[in-house]
Amino acid sequence: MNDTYASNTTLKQIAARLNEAQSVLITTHAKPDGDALGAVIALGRALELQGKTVERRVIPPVPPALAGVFNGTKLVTHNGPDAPVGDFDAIVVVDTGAWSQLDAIRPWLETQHEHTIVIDHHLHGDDVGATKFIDATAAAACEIVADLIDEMGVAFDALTCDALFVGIASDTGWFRFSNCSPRTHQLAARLQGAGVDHTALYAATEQGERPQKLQLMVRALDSLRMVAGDRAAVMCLKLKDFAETGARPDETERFVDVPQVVGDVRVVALLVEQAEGPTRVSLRSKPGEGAVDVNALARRFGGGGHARAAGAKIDRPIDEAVEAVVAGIEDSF
Ligand SMILES: [Mn+2]
Repeated sequence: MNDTYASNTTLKQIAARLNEAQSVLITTHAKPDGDALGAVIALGRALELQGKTVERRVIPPVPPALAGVFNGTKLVTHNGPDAPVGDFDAIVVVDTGAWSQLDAIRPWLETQHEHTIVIDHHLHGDDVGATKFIDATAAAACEIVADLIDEMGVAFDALTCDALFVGIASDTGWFRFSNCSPRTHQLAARLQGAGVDHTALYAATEQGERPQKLQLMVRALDSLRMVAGDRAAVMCLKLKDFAETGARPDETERFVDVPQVVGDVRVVALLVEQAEGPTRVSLRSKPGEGAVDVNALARRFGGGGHARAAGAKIDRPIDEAVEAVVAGIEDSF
C-alpha cells in the first residue's frame, strides 16, 4: 500500500481507450460483493452492447444470492494459477486496487501492468495498473462505472441498470450509510426511473439467505464482547462455528451491522478464523462527532478500506487477534 493512490487519467480518456478496444477482460477483488460484481457486469454489458469481446473474470467465492441475480451473465471463475487465455486490448480492475485482494490473479496481472486500468473508490491501493481512476468520494465503484458508461456514449439497458443499482445499494447498505450522497440518490432515481424493480432486487440480494446463516449469526452474537466502555462491540467466529452450523465462510455478510443497533456502540469488529491463512477482521464505525477512523485502525494491521468500513488480515491465531483488535479499538477512542 502507498499514499500515492490517485487518478492519473480522466474517465473521458478511459472511455476513449475502451471504445477503441476489441477485447477486454474485467475483474475485481476476491469474494466479490454487490458493488464489485455490479461494476464488472455493468461495464462488461456496455462493452458487449458495442459488439466487443468481454471476459468477466471473478475470484471466488461469489455469494450465491448475487450469482442468482445475474445468472444470465457469464462469469469466468478464476481458479488457482490458471492465467486467462487470449490477448486483451485492455484489462479493467474495478472496486479495488490492492494486491492483497487480487492474490489469486496477481501473477498474471503483473504481466499486464501497461494494459491495466484500475477504477476504484477506496482510499488506498497499490500500483496494480498503469492507468488509474480513483474517486474516494464515490459511494460505490458502480457510481464511477455509470459515469464511465455515459462517457462511452452507451445507453443503459435493463441489465446495466440492475447491476449498477445492486452496486450502489449494497455499498451504501441500501442507502443508509454515510457514503450515500445526492449523487448516489440521483443515480438511483435514474435507474429506478429506467425500470429497476428495487423491491425484487432487495428480496433477491438481501432476503435469499439459508437458515445456516441465522445459526451462524447466533454464534457471532453469542461471542459478543463489549469493550471501550460499551462503545465498541467485538465478535468472533471460529472454524468450529462454521463446522457445527454448516454455514459457509461467505455467510458472515452484514453481521457487523447488527451490534450497531445499540445507541452507544460506535465501533464493531468481527473476527473470523480461516482454515488457511491469517485471521480476517471486518471493522465498522458509526459517523458523527468523535467518529473512529477504522481505515486508520485497519492499516495498523496491514489492511485498509474506508473511514467507516475497513478490514484487515491479522497473522495471529484468532484469540490473539481478538486481543490485538480490542487493544487497537481502545486506543482509537
Ligand atoms: Mn465498492
